[in-house]
Amino acid sequence: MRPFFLLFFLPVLAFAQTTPPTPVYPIPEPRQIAWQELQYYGFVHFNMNTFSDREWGFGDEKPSQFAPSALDARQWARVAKEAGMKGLIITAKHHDGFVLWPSAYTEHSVKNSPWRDGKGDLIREFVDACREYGLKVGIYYSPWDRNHPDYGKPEYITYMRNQLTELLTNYGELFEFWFDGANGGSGWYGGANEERVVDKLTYYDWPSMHALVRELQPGAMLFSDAGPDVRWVGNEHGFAYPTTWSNLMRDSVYAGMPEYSDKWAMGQENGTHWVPAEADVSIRPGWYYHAYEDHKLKTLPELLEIYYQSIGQNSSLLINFPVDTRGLIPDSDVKAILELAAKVKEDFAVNLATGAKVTSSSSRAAGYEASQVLDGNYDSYWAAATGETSTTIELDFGKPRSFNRILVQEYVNLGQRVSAFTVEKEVEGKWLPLAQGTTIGYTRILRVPDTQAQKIRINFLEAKGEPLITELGVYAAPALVFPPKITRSTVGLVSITAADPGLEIYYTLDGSLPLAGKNRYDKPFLLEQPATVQAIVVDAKEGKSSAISRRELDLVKGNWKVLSSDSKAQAAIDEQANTYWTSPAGMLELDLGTEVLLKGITYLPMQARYPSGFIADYVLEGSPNGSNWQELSRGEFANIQNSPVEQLIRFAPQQLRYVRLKAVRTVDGNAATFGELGAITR
Ligand code: FUL
Repeated sequence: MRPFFLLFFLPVLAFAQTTPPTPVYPIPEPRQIAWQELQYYGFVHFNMNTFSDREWGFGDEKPSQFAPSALDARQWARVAKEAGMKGLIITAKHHDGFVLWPSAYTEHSVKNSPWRDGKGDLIREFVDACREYGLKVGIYYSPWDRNHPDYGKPEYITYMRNQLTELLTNYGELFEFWFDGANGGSGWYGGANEERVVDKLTYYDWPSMHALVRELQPGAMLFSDAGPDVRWVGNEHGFAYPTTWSNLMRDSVYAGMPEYSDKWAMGQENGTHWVPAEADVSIRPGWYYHAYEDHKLKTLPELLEIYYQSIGQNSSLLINFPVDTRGLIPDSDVKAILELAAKVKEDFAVNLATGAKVTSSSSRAAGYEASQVLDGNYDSYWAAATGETSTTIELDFGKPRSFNRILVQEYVNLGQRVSAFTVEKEVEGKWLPLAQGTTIGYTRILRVPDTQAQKIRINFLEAKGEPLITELGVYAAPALVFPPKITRSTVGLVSITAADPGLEIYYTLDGSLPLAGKNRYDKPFLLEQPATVQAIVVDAKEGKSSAISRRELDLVKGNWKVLSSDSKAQAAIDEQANTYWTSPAGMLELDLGTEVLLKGITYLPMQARYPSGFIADYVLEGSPNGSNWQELSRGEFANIQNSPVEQLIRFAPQQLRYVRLKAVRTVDGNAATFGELGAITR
């Protein structure tokens, strides 16, 4: 090289930065760094509520009720492991106060239950099972205790500390300790049966409670609405937010504060402390097992959506298993979680960015090169030059690639930085928009339409410091080929929808099986006659078809009316399964608008989370004109309590215009409720 070039080159080298980037505070503690890698772990809700069939026990339950018939904590651990989870958290004590270990400080415990003749310790069995399967162990403990006579008094705080000490010392290392913020006030409280309101901010003396956990389990993450280490995401749907900061104004929040979800849960750009989000959600509507929710397991599309909206939006994901009265995760739930695991694996099977050429508009040279975003090592990352918050990183795949997912990870150990970015693709030499976003954080996954491009680039537009990007991934997730949803409006408009856009739907109305390529669905159609709709979703590209969805559609309800002065009564015939009407008179009188040859009716019990007023025994009457009534059927909806699915009442065909469904008895004695009524004419 000629001296002239050398002269030109040397100063450039000298100015290239090799010093590490300075942190942008707040930054995670070492325990938070260890925890963030877990990302996905499970919850086990199993305790007295499993046996009292409640979500929040009152505290007056008896230890004798706790009687699982086939409990096997190893099954829970095996399922979690197979589902790709890294840890499990168990409800050691829920709001009803019953404890799963033989605590020396209460009689309200497994030690007085029939399970293992009172010699069992479920925390022990749980911990042993988790260790066997290589899972980290977490414990949920409800501060609110509706059983304890001293709840609300200083003595209870001593009790709580004693119990925490047992849990924190006797079971080895814990990765997370979960303090629930819920507190409803009323309870049994040793027989007092009263409302006890505590000041949630001061009563538990949180600083000293946290200090106790720190002292006995220095590596454990402390969870509550407000952290201090990991915070509640603010809803129980499992969704974080498109803008999710791990920074939190921690001193402004406390567990159980009313405005938390709306105001604080998404974190704040200028938050003072590092308190990342954890999205908790149950695989069924309830946290605890109820046979009446057996038909309400989340579907694969729903679970997948949760995955993308939590882990894909800078949050960890905590999915709950409601363990049943046998003490096992039901087969259906096992199947559902393993299907999710398989789909996630499929979506991220191959990182198409591997081997791509990576360049950036900015660099600090040695040790922080752009190529490190593809090295699979979280601790090596690309850093833009100091203070350069607006910068670009570009991937050239070398040839056109088809993809629909982009995964970006910030190196958050030095603080979460990016607050605005766009993604572009290059098509025929022009850069075109592909996606945009605000925060990235530990992991951000962007779902983009199926795209073909040889080059993509991420433009960082705004950040709190130079961006530090540790990994980039580009994936081609196969479409989710899942049986479609068939709905019909009250006027007869039938819609068939696939979980993933861009797939084909084929259907039949004549009872024959739907076939790919024959009778394609493209938009909602009017169907006023009774028919059986059967439909499949087809991914022509992959040559895959879904299982068949089938729906029996009978009379349209456009001219129907529930005869009641209560305007809410029409909710029972609105074709919406999740709305319902409560009838104080325990009866629903229906006008079908015109006389029809009726062969039966259907009754869907209310489907809301906390059911009430399911009809157990009924009488059905009919009339052609509204004045001459006759009994059509009388009977029992057997097992409706445990299985509140659509019930059928059939009778000898009659010309009728009016029907009356009367509740002779409801399951819980409450006023009868009606989710949806339908006609059977076929
Ligand atoms: C809530 C509790 O009230 C629920 O019962 C459940 O344990 C959930 C995880 O947290 O605050």
